[in-house]
Amino acid sequence: MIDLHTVATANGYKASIMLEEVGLPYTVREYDLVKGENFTPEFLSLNPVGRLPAIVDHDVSGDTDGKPLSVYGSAAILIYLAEKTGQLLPRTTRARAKTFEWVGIVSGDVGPAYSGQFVFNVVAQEKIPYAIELYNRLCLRMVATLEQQLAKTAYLVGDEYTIADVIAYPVATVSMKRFPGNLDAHPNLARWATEIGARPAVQRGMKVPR
Ligand SMILES: N[C@@H](CCC(=O)N[C@@H](CS)C(=O)NCC(=O)O)C(=O)O
Repeated sequence: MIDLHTVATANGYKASIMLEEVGLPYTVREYDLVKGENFTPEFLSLNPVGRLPAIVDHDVSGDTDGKPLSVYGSAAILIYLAEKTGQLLPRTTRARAKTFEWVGIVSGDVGPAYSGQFVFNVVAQEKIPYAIELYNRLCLRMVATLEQQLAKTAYLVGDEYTIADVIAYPVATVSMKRFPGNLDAHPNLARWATEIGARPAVQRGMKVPR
């Protein structure tokens, strides 16, 4: 059994979609970030950063100490579950490396651009034109990067649906839709998002925790 510690955000959905895709049984614990539930000693013992999502695997394959294993962060969770189950990670060196590259682009470049855009456009009381402009431009660059890739290939890494698509889908459907010039202006990204959004596992994962 796996415990999923999560929130109803794009990062949380990446982990729940992956758990649904690989078909492993899991429990769900939702955190209230406003109440600071992510800073309890219990949660910090699973994850020193105190952020969500995280998982605890109580059935660690290939490990003899028998202790549960905690994994924090959407990218690490997806890679861990792909390796554990042998799913959604290509076997050839080139495709596998490209999958890791796109996982890195989405989690290290695209995701933070949209987080910053949201913070400076929506959350911040003081509207700072420089920061708004910076993040708006960065988001347009990131969405164009995905659009260009998906103009060439069916999925982010060629013809195969991989963890790169799993990690990108919630960003495309939650984060990018908040931003003016959304998917409508990016036909290949929209085509890809429609196809991925029709997958039953993705639909189930997008409802966790709610
Ligand atoms: N790099 C992490 C980012 C995780 C993250 O930013 N989590 C947010 C929720 S979406 C969080 O827990 N924020 C609470 C905090 O920072 O205190 C991932 O990809 O999972």
